[in-house]
Amino acid sequence: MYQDKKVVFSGVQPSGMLTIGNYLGAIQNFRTFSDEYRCYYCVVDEHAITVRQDPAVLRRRTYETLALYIACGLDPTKNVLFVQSHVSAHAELGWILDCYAMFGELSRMTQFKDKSAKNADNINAGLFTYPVLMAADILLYQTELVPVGVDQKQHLELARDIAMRFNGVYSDTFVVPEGYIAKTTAKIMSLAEPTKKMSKSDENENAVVRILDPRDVILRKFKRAVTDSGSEVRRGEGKEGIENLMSVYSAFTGASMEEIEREFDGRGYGDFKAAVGEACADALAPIQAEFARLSADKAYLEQVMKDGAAAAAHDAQRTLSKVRRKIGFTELRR
Ligand code: ATP
Ligand code: LTN
Repeated sequence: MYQDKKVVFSGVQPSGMLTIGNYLGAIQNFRTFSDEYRCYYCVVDEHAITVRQDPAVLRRRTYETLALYIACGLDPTKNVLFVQSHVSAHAELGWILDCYAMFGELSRMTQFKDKSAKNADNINAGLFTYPVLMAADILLYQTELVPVGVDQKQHLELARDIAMRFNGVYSDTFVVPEGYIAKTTAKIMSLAEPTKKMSKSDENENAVVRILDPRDVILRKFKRAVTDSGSEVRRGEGKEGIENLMSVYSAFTGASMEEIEREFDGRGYGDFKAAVGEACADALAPIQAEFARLSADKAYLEQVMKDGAAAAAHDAQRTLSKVRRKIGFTELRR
């Protein structure tokens, strides 16, 4: 019975073609929980509209993100895969929690500051309250564990603070969630600026490797990755570019950082970059093939969306009803 299982929740925005950062930092880890936990993996389209989106593109990417979840090994019969806007409880609890989140704490969110700087002509209220909607996503399912990249750590802390604040006022209502952040792949860096996070909405195509990039594109992007002027494959001061490539290689091959340093001792960057590209392309090939197969079957994806939304809505309603009662909202008897 899933009620006995602890809950995992995570989400990815359909705001662009997913990158190896999304894969290694988040999605790759999702699978590991499927047997032991009740897992909810959501395509968070409501989050994506904090930045202006073309409607047709958003729709297409929502399907693509769902198909990628499945292609990356998330079995829809073992995980609840769904689209956020199909479950209205997210927006409802989001509003309620807005009234338990403080202006000051939201002002300190670094992602808000970054995205405001990037979208200076559209600093909308949703961009500001976005972490509260994320807290609602998580708290609705009584989540214990949230696998994410390290960039989401501050948002997770906020979700915990909101949960504890609400529990403090109304008695225990929400489970206080914990983050699960992968060690070496918590923050895959941009290939163009290795001190910056690789981000799927980056305008510079050379900065990102996408899960669906063809083999030759992957090889080319790694070949052009910005490194330092040295030639030794090892970690160290000023070697963020190489260290990032080492993390990627490690994640795709299973080799440790020390083993990589030994393997490429005296071989130079050219050789190493080619090897990283090959390892990445090899690992992504089966995902790409499965994605192609799934994309041709829209009816199947729609059925997954429908089933996922029904299961999630059912489970979310339990928390939402409890919250409504505790707050003092009136209820209509049937
Ligand atoms: P955007 O560019 O639209 O902000 P994003 O690439 O940052 O998108 P999200 O949808 O915000 O991706 O993130 C989905 C998941 O992937 C989150 O758990 C996030 O922490 C993780 N993630 C995103 N980028 C990276 C990265 N470069 N390294 C590790 N994890 C990442
Ligand atoms: N804010 C996250 C995406 C996200 C999420 C969530 C992650 C939305 N809701 C709930 C984990 C749990 C981001 O990656 N930008």
